[in-house]
Amino acid sequence: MSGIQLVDDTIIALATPQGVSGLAVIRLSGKDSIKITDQVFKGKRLVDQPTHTVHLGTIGEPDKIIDEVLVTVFKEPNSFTKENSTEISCHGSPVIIRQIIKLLLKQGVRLAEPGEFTKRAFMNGRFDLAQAEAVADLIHAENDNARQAALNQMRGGFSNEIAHLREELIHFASLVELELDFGEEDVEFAKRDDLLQLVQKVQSYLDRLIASFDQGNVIKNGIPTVIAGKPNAGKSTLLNALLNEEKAIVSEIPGTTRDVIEDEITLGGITFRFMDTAGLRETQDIIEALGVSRTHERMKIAALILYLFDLSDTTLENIEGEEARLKAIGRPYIKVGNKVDKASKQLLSDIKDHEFVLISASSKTNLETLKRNSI
Ligand SMILES: Nc1nc2c(ncn2[C@@H]2O[C@H](COP(=O)(O)OP(=O)(O)OP(=O)(O)O)[C@@H](O)[C@H]2O)c(=O)[nH]1
Ligand SMILES: [Mg+2]
Repeated sequence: MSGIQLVDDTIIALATPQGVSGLAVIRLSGKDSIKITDQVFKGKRLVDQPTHTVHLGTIGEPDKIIDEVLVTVFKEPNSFTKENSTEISCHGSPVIIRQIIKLLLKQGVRLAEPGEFTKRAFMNGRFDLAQAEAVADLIHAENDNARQAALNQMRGGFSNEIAHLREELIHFASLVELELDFGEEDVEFAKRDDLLQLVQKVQSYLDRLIASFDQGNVIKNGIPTVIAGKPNAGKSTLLNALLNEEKAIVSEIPGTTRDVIEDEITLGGITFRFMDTAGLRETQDIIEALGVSRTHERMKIAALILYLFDLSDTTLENIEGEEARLKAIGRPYIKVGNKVDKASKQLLSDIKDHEFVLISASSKTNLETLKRNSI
């Protein structure tokens, strides 16, 4: 696909965040982008300038200057989109930005769709889909690990692995085909041991790729950590306490939470995605039942389950019954004994050797221990 121009209109978008700032960058891309910028730019003739050069001038209409700007010229194929492109650095005032964009729209450019610059880069063979996706990830990376992973992917780490895998598979297929062609003549083109080795190599590649996908997902979206337990155990209270924000509704009525409520927290540089869920119980309420089935789904794919027991309202026997069901799900879990402030001495001594992290979500007691255990 490389080098093919699929569209020839010129698009424009603000490349820097909205709002007031020192500088803002407005970006244009398309066959005519440099020519069109020339129509509103007073300074050197941009079409005559070499690629990757910056020019000072003013922008506006003949009778009205909008701003003094720097324009960077990129000539195809040496730009992000592989098309002709300009970047206008103006002062970061929303009024100036709007006026410049409006002026260029009048010259026939059109507003870019979200992600359209990256889409063009992809369409013009600048990089493959995995790398295009990585550009978006890079921009939205919220921690350093995510930034590094996206940067590696953008530079083609992932794509190179796929290409390598493909080569190995083609090699494998051609050996097998040859053998089939000469099957009756009992000719052996590849030693059985070599074939076996090749298959094993491909398999280990695939395993590594799958693992790195999981890892990449974790870095990108946070480690999926599900807060589960019976209604009223204090799950929503715990989520709010971890987030330091009243995100989920808390009430003494069992069955308050119906949907999954989630948010991210970074602990020691690692991003966790905490999910508060509907309390687990049999229920006739159709909506609540849907919520409970969502809880089950999330528990099954959780990297970690923080399972809350309401210590003010349970017995060792009940706890053991619940833990058996929890164990059957087969995901790693931490047993969290909540409402330790209201637990009976008897129960606390009964569960002494049961590896509980004892907390009080409402008074934020012992949350540090819980965080340490989650990492
Ligand atoms: N004494 C005490 N009460 C708590 C504690 N944590 C939560 N609560 C109370 O327990 C009740 C239930 O809390 P929620 O956080 O809504 O419980 P939940 O597990 O989200 O309940 P559902 O959404 O119905 O499944 C509320 O009245 C909370 O104030 C605690 O550590 N100690
Ligand atoms: Mg709740």
